[in-house]
Parts: sequence; C-alpha cells; structure tokens
Amino acid sequence: MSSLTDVDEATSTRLVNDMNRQGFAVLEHALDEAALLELRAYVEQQAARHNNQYFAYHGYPALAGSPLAKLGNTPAFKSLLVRLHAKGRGRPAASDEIFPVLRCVQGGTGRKESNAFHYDATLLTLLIPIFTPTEGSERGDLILFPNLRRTRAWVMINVLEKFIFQNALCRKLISVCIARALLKPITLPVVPGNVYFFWGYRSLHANQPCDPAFRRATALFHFGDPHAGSFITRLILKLNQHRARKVIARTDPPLS
Ligand SMILES: O=C(O)CCC(=O)C(=O)O
Ligand SMILES: [Fe+2]
Repeated sequence: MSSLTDVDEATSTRLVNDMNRQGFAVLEHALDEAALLELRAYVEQQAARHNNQYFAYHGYPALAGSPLAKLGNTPAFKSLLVRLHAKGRGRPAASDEIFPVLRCVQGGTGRKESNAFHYDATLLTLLIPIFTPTEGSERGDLILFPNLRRTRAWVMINVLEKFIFQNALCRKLISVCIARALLKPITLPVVPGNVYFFWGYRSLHANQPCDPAFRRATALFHFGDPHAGSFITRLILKLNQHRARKVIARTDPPLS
C-alpha cells in the first residue's frame, strides 16, 4: 500500500533527527496513487453522511473497516511508530496503543475547528494528508511551534499547560500575533502523497482555516502517551471523543 510499511533504519533515524532539529519530518511519496485513491474514496463516502460539514472520527471503532484501520493494524507500520518513539524519547513507550483519527475540515463548520492550537496527548504524531485545497488564499496549512516543551514527568503540569494554551482567548491571541507577524511559526503546506511527522506532545500546533468551498481531510496516528494509564489522560481522550461525536451529531442528517 505504501512505503510506510517499509521504512529502513537509516530513514527512521533521519526522520527523528528532522523532528528534533527542524520540528517536523517528511516522508515524500509515501503513499502511492492507489493508496491515496482508496483513502479519498473512503473520505468521500463519509463526507456525504455529514452533509459535507466538519466531522472527525476518533479511534478504531469509529474507523472500523476503513483503509486507515487496516494501515494502523499492519505490524510493520506499528513497528515504525515504536522505533521512532524509542529513538526520540530514548526509551520504549509505556503503552503500545495507537490512536487513529480522521479529520475532515469542510463547509462552514470547519472554520471553528481551525486555528485550534493544542498539544497532543501523545508524543509522536504522524499526519497523512488526504485532501487539501489547491485554490484560494487559505489552504489549511499545518502551523507548528515545534518542540516548545519536553515531555512532562507530572501529568498535572501537562494539564495546566493545556489549560493555559488551549482556550478560545489564547487561541485568538496566537492567531492575531501570527497575522501581525509577531509570532513566526512553521507554516507547512501538507501535500497528499507525502506523510508528515512531528512531536505532537511537545509542539503547539493547529491547522490554518481553509476556504469552506474546499475539503481538507487528514488522517492522524497518535502514539506514545507519556502519562499512559493516567486517569486524567483517559479523561482528556474521552472528552475529545465526546466533542467529536457532538459535532457529528450537529451536522449529521437525521436518521430516517
Ligand atoms: O489536521 C491537522 O492538520 C492537525 C490535526 C491535529 O493536530 C490533531 O488532530 O491532533
Ligand atoms: Fe494535534
């Protein structure tokens, strides 16, 4: 399906070095045409169920039967995440759980889900662009303030930092500062076919808004929860899933 299941040692070392030094890494042409078409067909099918408005699927149950679930369960792909994490953190992850997500920013409701700066719950984030706008001034680029913090030993410090940064006021402030060039994040136009890697737990990030007329779909694989098993992390994941379900419920056509 893709070279994601065939990454050699030298390339995985290069990916980790790029994440450490420049804040992100790219595996170019990681998906072949057939793999991308399969993902696109799946997204199109799901988008139709959501009136072409924003939706997100969190976790394997929501993605059952999808090409993303198949990739996430491929041993060579799992081993890639394990190796990158171990090289980056200097030790194996406490949990080998992978959290897959499909996000589809489209229509009027997509705007609210953009510029939503956050730190991920897990150290390693792998991003697969599926659709990105090819026209308009706002193309949903990935915005990164890379490696702003280390992994925290105390889950409460993590929660406090999330509380400080991940609220409407702070997000607005960051967006205004970026617009006025007071803050200069990395702005990465993500290109379908390539796959992107960054330390999601350590990097404040979000996607730029995109024109509501266009679709921006990304798949994410999150791996390596530094606070694995902590009650608070489980609560955060539950809240995210609950939030995603609420957004879907708002945009779903009524069941008939
Ligand atoms: O879709 C994107 O570009 C980023 C999404 C993201 O950061 C996340 O779901 O954790
Ligand atoms: Fe994220």
